[in-house]
Amino acid sequence: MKIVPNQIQDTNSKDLQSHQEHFDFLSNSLSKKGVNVNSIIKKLQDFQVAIPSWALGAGGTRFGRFSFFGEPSNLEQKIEDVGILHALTKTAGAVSLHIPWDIPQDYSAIKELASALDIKFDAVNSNTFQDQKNAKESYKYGSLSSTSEAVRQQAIQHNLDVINIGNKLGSKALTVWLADGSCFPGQNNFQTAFQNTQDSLKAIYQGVSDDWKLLIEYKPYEPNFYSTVIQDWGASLMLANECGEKAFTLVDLGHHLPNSNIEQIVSILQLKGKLGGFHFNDSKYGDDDLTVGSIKPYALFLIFNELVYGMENNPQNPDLAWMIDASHNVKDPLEDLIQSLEAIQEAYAKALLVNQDLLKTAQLNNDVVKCQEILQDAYRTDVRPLLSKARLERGGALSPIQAYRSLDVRNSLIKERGKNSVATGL
Ligand code: RM4
Ligand code: MN
Ligand code: MN
Repeated sequence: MKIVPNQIQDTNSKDLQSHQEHFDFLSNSLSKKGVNVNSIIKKLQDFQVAIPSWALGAGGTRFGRFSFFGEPSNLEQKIEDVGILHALTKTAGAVSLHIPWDIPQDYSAIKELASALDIKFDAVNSNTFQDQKNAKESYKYGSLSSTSEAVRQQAIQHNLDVINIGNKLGSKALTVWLADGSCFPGQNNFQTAFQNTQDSLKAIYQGVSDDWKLLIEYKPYEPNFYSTVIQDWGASLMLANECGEKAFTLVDLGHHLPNSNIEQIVSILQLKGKLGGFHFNDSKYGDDDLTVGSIKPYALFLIFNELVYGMENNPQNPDLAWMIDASHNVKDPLEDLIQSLEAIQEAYAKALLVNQDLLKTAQLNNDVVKCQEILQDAYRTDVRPLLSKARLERGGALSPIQAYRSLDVRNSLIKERGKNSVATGL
């Protein structure tokens, strides 16, 4: 299924006038405060977030998986789904492939399909957390950190293969997330595991060409429950520093212990020029992979406030690879992703409203109350008319969820693909 511009215009038409009224009101009041509304709209339009190829079907837990039906059963269909998201939101102009779940069969056909839908190939993701069919070695006790040289070599080679695949598609980054760790005290020697991982990453780094990045993701626990080799941003940063200037830390919002100050982490990484990528999701307890902004929207805003500061003040930090990394257990995956994309844009727009000059003065005066007022004034602004305007100008939907429902997308997909088609992934 492909959504054509006319369909979107039709669904927009009945809400155009009320959108314009809301937009004019907001735009006037922001302009009076000295905000350059057009520049915010332009930034929102430029902010594109990659959709991971594994998030387009129903997610599952170890207790069960409940399909939303009509799932994409191959890479072509996954890219078509990203095309639907992008047509409606105009902010999902990239896809991030997970290898080996989504190895292209016909590269030029896949590239053609993606470019017709205005979709780029973002970071490619390797997978050494599962055993692959016919693989000689098992990752049961680790991959890049394994005590077995043969296992490490196989895992290194897999990452190099993933880089090759990415090269053929035009990707510019490899994301490594390692499940390696231990479940019981004494199971692993921490130093050996870390050293092995460092050496393996260095070997992979040899295959990273000059216009590529190696993104190193961290996570405190799961699937290992006693220790994880790359457990936090400190471990990731140490490894990135060891590898070299094309290696960076990747922050996934769900990969922190409760109450971690994530905004401070992204801020310091940007200062050091070492924040390379970002995975969006939300959580209450751990790596819950819930819809972005569904649980802690204020925390997301504070994180964006630091990201915006870094994007404006830290030229030493590269452009970031943005991706949604969520799992959809009880919502239609496409609706869930639309909600996440909206929440990301909302937090970004609010962060762009923070008056950095006033904030700096208030900080210098130690006016703590004023600092809070400035942040919360931005946070409390209903920026949704700005988001709608940004989409409208690019041919997207005023309300992507409403348009998705009125176009009856899910039922069309079920008709096309059949009820029981299943997506690869977790
Ligand atoms: C991990 C991590 C990775 C993702 C896998 C599927 O928890 O977030 O980024 O590739 O899940
Ligand atoms: Mn992630
Ligand atoms: Mn995760």
